Amino acid sequence: MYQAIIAAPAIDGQAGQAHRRTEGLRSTAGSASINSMGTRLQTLVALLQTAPGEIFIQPHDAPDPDAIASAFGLHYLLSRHGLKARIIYGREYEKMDARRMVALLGIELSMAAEAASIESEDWVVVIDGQSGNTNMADLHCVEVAAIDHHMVRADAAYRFLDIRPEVGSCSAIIADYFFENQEIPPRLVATALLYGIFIDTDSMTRGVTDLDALMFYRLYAFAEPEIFRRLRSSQLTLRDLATYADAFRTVEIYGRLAFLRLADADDSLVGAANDIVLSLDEIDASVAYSVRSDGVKISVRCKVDDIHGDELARAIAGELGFGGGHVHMAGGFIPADRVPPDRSVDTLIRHRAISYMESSNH
Ligand SMILES: [Mn+2]
Repeated sequence: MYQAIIAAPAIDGQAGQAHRRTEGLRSTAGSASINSMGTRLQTLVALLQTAPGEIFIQPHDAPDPDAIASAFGLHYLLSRHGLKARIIYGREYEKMDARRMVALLGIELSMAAEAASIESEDWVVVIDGQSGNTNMADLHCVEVAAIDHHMVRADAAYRFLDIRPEVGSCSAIIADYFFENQEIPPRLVATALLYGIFIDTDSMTRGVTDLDALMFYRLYAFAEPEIFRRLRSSQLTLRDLATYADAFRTVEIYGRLAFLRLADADDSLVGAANDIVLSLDEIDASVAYSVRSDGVKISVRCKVDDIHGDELARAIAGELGFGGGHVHMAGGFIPADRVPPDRSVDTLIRHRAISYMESSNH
């Protein structure tokens, strides 16, 4: 989906927030499609040139390589149009390859809590996620644009929206912005985007579309193979390995489903551990979860088309929390205060997942 609209009233401060929340995209009075007037990037730039305050680029919380690369690429493109923006995010990232990426590629980003003051009239472009998601911190400013490859939220209301849920990575969408505008990606940007595509598509095997493959090919010509290789081999630390070693002993298989429990682990570690479990020959889908002080983080992976990961994630989190994502890669969260005190989390998750499988004849 690609929509770019001009909303008639100016968005500013609280009044703007109210306006944004009460009017759906398609119902915005006086909106006009301006697709034909330029590329998506040109449309976004034209909008951001009218920003009344600072511009922020916000990848999802605990950003992964795809989120970081997308923000880095967009930051560069905006700078080419004279737009200053800062990349900020909520919740710290823990995966080693994300840390290496930031260090080796010289990416500047900071935690929202540590960034200089964010004013209510400042604008934010959310990337690789959408406002209102549990993994997208509310910065209390104006969410003016979203670029994402997840399902569009029902409450989405941005002045610029480029959401393509079918694409395997957000990095491919940003790479598309480069080539669509005859922009040569600098070596480090190309390397970041190449790695973002590679990771989000699980080494070009998950949810890969023509765009992911084409962008991977085109970026490759500009990327630095040695840094790419270094990132690829920085996915784990010794500490992660110890966490995984303990966790992998908990793996249980019920029919086509595997379950993995991790001790207190960051979102990205849960997902990465689950990718490893999914590579088991015996199963078609896997559910990993981590019981943390803030709640239960759930990751779902599928390697077949007849089990829908997003539905399975929703079935597990149910009315207790939130679940969703892609068919092959999904997740969910149950806040601590919603976890039933009378049942073990292990039983709850297994019961719900297996019930889903049975009810949908798997
Ligand atoms: Mn992504």
